[in-house]
Amino acid sequence: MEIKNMKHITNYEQLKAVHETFLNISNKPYEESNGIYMRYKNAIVTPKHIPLEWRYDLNAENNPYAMERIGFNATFNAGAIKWKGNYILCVRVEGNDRKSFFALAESPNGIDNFKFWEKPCVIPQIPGNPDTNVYDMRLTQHEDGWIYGIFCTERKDPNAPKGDTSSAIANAGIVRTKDLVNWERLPDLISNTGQQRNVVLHAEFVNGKYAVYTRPQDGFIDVGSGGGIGLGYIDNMENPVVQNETIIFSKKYHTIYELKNGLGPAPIKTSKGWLHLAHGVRNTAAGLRYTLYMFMTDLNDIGKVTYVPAGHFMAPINDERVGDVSNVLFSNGWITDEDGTVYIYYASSDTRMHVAVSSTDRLVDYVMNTPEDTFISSGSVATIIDLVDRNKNL
Ligand code: M1P
Repeated sequence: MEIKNMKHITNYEQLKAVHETFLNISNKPYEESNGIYMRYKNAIVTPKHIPLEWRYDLNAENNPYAMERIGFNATFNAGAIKWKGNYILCVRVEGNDRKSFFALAESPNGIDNFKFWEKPCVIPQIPGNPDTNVYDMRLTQHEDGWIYGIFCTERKDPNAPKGDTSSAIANAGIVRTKDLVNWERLPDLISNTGQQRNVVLHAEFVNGKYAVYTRPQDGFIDVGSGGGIGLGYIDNMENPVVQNETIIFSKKYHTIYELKNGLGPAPIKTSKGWLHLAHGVRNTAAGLRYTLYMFMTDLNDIGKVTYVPAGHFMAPINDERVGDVSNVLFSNGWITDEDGTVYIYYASSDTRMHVAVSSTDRLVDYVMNTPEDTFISSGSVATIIDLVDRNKNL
C-alpha cells in the first residue's frame, strides 16, 4: 500500500544517483577564522554517507517498498591516516542497534568527497572474550613498520549486581595492520591502574620501548582518583603490559578539564616539541561539556609538558552543539601533510564528523604564545591588561 504524500524514492537507480550526488558535494570553509584554524561548513561524514548496499536490500523482489533494512545512527570519533596519497578516516559507525564498529572512509583532498570502503573493518575477536562494543580507534603509524589501532573495547561488568544491566568495563583493544584491510588482533592492554579509555600509541620508540598515553579510570564513566592523561611503557606489543605508568596531565579544578581529560590522536612531532590535541570535560547544569585543547611536550622527554595554552582550542558551535550526546567535541584523528598542513578531524555531539585545517607552524605558535591559565579570574584580567598595555605602546 502506498502512503499518501510520502516522499520516498523506490527506484534503485535513482536512489544511487541521488546518493552519488550527495557524496560529491564540495565543502567550503567558513568566511571567518581566528587565524589558528579554518573550520569547514559541511559535516564530512554523516550517516547519510553510509553506502546504500549496507542499508538496503537492493533486490526489488525482496524489497518491493525499497525500505531501509539496516539503519545507522551516527558516524563519529574517527582515527585518521594518510594512505597512498589519500585521507583515510577510521570512523566509529554506530548502527540503530547501538553497536559501534569501524569502517574506513576515504577522500582525495581531506575536506570532502569522503566515501566508505566497500565493507566495514573486520576486527578479530579474542577467543572466549568478545568485545560487546568497540569505538574511538587511534591509528598510529609506528616506526616498527606496523600501523596500530588502539580502541576502546567495552564489555559487561561480570561483577555487576543482579538487575544491573548497565555496568560495563572499558579497556584498550589493540590491532595492527600493514594494509588497512587485514587486522591482526593483539591481547588487550594489561594495566594495573583500573579501566582504560583514550589509549594512544606514540609513533616512536622511547629507549627501545613502546610508549602509550593512557587514561586510567576508576569506573566506566567516572575517572575518580585515577584521572588524567598517563604515560607508560610496553616492552612487547604481543604482551602489552604497561609499566611505569605516571600521570603527565592531570584534571584540575576550574579548568575545561576539571572533570576528566583524554588524549586525542598520537602527537605530531615538530622541531619545538610534540604537539598534542586532547579533550577536556567539565560538568554543567546541562550535563557534561567536552571541548578540545592543545599542549606541547618536550621533544626529548615526552613525559614533560612544556606549554599549555589556557582554555579550549575548539568548542562546539552552531549545529555542532546538538546530537546524541550534546555539547561535545571529540577528536582522535589528524593528518599532517608534507607541506605542514594539518587536517584536524573532530566529531560533534557523538553524531557526525567535521574537519578544520591549520598548519604545524600555526599550531606551534598557538601553543607556545597563547597565555597560560592563571586559574583565577583576577589573573585572567591581568593577562588581558598586559596585552592591552603592550598594544598601546606600539
Ligand atoms: O560522549 C562523549 C565521549 O565520552 C567518552 O569519552 P571519555 O571517556 O573521555 O569521557 C567516550 O565514550 C567517547 O566515545 C564519547 O565521544
